[in-house]
Parts: sequence; structure tokens; C-alpha cells
Amino acid sequence: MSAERLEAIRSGTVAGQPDTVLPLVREALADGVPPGVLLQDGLIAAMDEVGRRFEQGDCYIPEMLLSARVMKAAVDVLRPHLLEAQVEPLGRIVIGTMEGDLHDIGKNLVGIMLEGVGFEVIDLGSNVRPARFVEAVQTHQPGFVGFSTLLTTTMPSMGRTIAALGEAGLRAGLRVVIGGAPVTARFAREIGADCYAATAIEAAQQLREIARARR
Ligand code: B1M
Repeated sequence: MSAERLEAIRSGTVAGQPDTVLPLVREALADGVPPGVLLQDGLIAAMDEVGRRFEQGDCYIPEMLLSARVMKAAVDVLRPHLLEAQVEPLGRIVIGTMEGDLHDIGKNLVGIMLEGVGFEVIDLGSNVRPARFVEAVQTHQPGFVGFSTLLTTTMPSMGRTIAALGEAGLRAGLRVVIGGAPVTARFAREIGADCYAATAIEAAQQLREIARARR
């Protein structure tokens, strides 16, 4: 992978230019560049740059949205390449972004990676109320539930949702995994989550091990 092409993917995503980024991503895949490299060093690096610019007041919500759209479209191109062929079924997981939070790119990546290792993923989307998680767990009876959040202000909703699952008598046997940029392993312990994963890949690896050990 040439450094120039990766830089063009990164800067095109920052600039919100799908017509530049998508052909470059397709070309790179056709040349055998691993999808994980395109994701981490191209697209995720671009979103980190957008976040830095936003913090410094060099870009605003409309620009963030344009970059997010390019990232989503590029992830759609990468998706089939991120899914492993012929994986063993590992169980079911309900995932969603917490109430009050509209960021869904990281959560979507977690869903793709989990599907990739063999989970059936029920994605509730973003801005999910605790009661909606409870309802989904009652309906789908998953072994796992995954919460994502990007805002410090919506982190408490993770604890509230765990409490709501407990009050509904659904906590026994249900593993709760949490993640998202402001979330830490310590916070996970404090709110009574079962595990914390820093990245989508880490979430998939950890849950695969737990699911296999449970058999
Ligand atoms: Co906003 N935003 N945003 N935003 N946004 C951040 C998160 C921010 C850090 C930017 C900044 O100031 N530097 C900041 C949060 C600050 C804070 O709370 N400490 C912020 C803010 C402030 C806001 C608004 C409040 C702005 C405003 O209105 N004034 C607003 C909130 C709206 C709301 O949700 N109610 C807002 C809005 C938006 C957009 C809608 C414009 C857009 C989101 C579009 C969308 O998602 N559909 C957006 C974007 C794009 C960002 C940044 C630039 C990029 C986020 C992203 O997609 N990253 C972001 C800055 C940044 O993150 N550097 C920022 C890429 C993604 C792959 O990473 O989601 O972290 P991430 O996922 C990672 C890991 O965290 C992990 O796996 C992924 C990688 O493998 N992971 C999990 C995630 N979930 C997991 C779950 C797991 C395990 C791992 O287990 C279940």
C-alpha cells in the first residue's frame, strides 16, 4: 500500500469527499491491501483528525457529518472483506448506542466484527433507551448485550441500562460488554459490566473466547 494512497484516503475522508475515497478504497482492496489497514490507518485515523479539528474549532458539525458519511460508505465497501468466511455460529448479541447519543460508526464496526467471528447481531441503532434494551433482551434472549457510547454525558446511561436489565430479572447468564472512546475498563467494573473492549476487533476476540469457553 503506497503511503500516498493511504494519505489520500485519510485526507479525502477528513474533507468529506466520497468520490475521491471510495474508488481509492476499492483499488486498494483489489491490490490486496488488508481491509484492517484501510480501516485503522485510513478511515479511523481520519475521524480522529476530524475530532481534533472540531476540538480546536477548525471544523463544525456539518463537516463532521460529511466525514462520517464518507466513513460509513467506505465501511460498506470494506464490510464483505471484514467478514470471515465459514465461521462457527457463536450465539446472539444485542447491541446499541446509549440514550442521548447519535454516534453509531464505532458501534456499527463492532457489529460487523462480531458477525465476522460468528455472532448473530441484533442492532438496535443509536439513542437507545434502557427500556428498549430490556425489551430486546426479553424478545431475543441473547447471551450477550453490547453498549457503545462516545459522549461523556451519556456514559451514565450504561449503568442505568445494566440496572434496568437487573430489575427485569434478565442479568443472570447475560454478559454485558461495553466500549466507546470515553469508556474505560475501570468504568466497566464500577458499573458492573462484565467486560470492556477498546476496539471493535478486541470486542470480537474477547466475546469469541467467552462464547467458546461457555460451551
Ligand atoms: Co461528535 N463528538 N458530537 N459527532 N464526533 C466526538 C465523539 C467528540 C470526541 C469530538 C471532539 O470534541 N473531539 C465529542 C465528544 C466529547 C465528549 O463527550 N467528551 C463530540 C461531540 C461533543 C458531539 C456533539 C455534542 C457536538 C455538538 O452538537 N455540539 C454532537 C452530539 C450528538 C449526539 O450524539 N447527541 C456530536 C455529533 C456528531 C455527528 C452527528 C456530527 C457525527 C456522528 C455521526 C455518526 O456517528 N453517525 C460526529 C462525529 C463523526 C464525531 C467524531 C469526529 C468521530 C466519531 C467516530 O465515528 N469515530 C468524534 C471524534 C473522535 O472520535 N475522535 C466526535 C470513529 C469510530 C470508529 O470510533 O466510535 O470511538 P469510535 O469506535 C471505536 C472504539 O471506541 C470502539 O471500537 C471502535 C474502533 O474499533 N468501540 C467499542 C465503540 N463502541 C464500542 C462498543 C464495544 C466495544 C468497543 O462493545 C460493545
